Formats: sequence, structure tokens, C-alpha cells
Amino acid sequence: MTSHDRHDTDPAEHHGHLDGRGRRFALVCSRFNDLIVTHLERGARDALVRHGVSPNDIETIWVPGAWEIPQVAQAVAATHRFDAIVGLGAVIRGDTYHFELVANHSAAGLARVALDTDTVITNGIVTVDTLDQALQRAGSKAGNKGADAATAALETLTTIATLTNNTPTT
Ligand code: INI
Repeated sequence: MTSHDRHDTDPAEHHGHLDGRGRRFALVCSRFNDLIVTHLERGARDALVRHGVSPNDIETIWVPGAWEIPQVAQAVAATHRFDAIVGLGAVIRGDTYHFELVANHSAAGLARVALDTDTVITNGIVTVDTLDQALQRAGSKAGNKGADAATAALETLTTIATLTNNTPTT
């Protein structure tokens, strides 16, 4: 049997759903490259509201750059006021080695904070070579990575809820 043969009610299979009613989200956003990040933030908000999250249950926290996102995400997680956190930023290569440092630190940091604090945290930090590529991922040709990360957070937290509550997956 492949996963496609199973039905939603199959007790051997769990998956999340995209019902965001009653869920609370924090968006931790970098001001660096805010030309891009404001579009990611808007995309994330729109996606969450489309899936039933109340606009009053979405808070945006601005930080200086992508480097600072994991540390502030950790502080946000410690408040226990949110079901999930979405990190949003844009790291654009340019000519400096700093790019690698910031890109690696922010991605690895978010992953570590998620596991250390047992909080759903998704990575909406666009990491690209050029401003044009970043724009493509901020609501044009390549979609909106902020919306993708927000939807992934909702799916992940509802997946975990089905495991903890032992509720049906439908
Ligand atoms: N921050 C970003 O969010 N994106 C970048 O592309 C970037 N680059 O390339 O330098 C960047 N740097 C700033 C960094 O995130 C910190 O704010 C700064 O180093 C202070 O800690």
C-alpha cells in the first residue's frame, strides 16, 4: 500500500489540516531588506487569515536583521503566547562572505530554537544571490515564501496536535 491508497480516517496515518481558527502566530521579521520582507510579512498574514486565523491573533515583531531572528524567536517562544512562530527575512548574497554567516546562522538557529523550545517554528528566510531572485519569491514569479512558511507552520502544528490529542486526522 502506498500513502496514496490510504484514506483520511486510516488510523495508521496522521496529517495536519489548514484550519487556523483559534490559533495564535508570531511573525519575526527582519528590517534588513525590508523591501522584500514587508511582502513576505503580508503574504504570511494573508495566508493565515485565509485559513481562518483571526488578524488579532497574528503579531509581527521586527528585528534588525536575519541574524537576530532566532534569538528573538526564542524569546517569543518563552512567552508561551503563540502556537507557532514564522521567521521572515531576506539574505541576499551580494559580494561579501557575511552572506554565508548570516544565512547559515539564521537557518540553523531557527531549527535549534524550534527543537530546544518544542515550538513550531518555520523558516521563511529567503536566501538568494540577487535582489531580483528575492523579489520573485516575495509575491511574484516564484510565489510568496512568507505565505509558504506560514502555511507550513499551520500544517505542522495541526499535525502535532493530531498526535498529542489522538484526534482523527480529517
Ligand atoms: N541581514 C539580513 O537580514 N540580510 C542580509 O542579506 C544581510 N547581509 O547580507 O549582511 C544581513 N546582515 C545583517 C545581520 O542580519 C545582522 O543584523 C547584523 O550583522 C547585526 O548583528
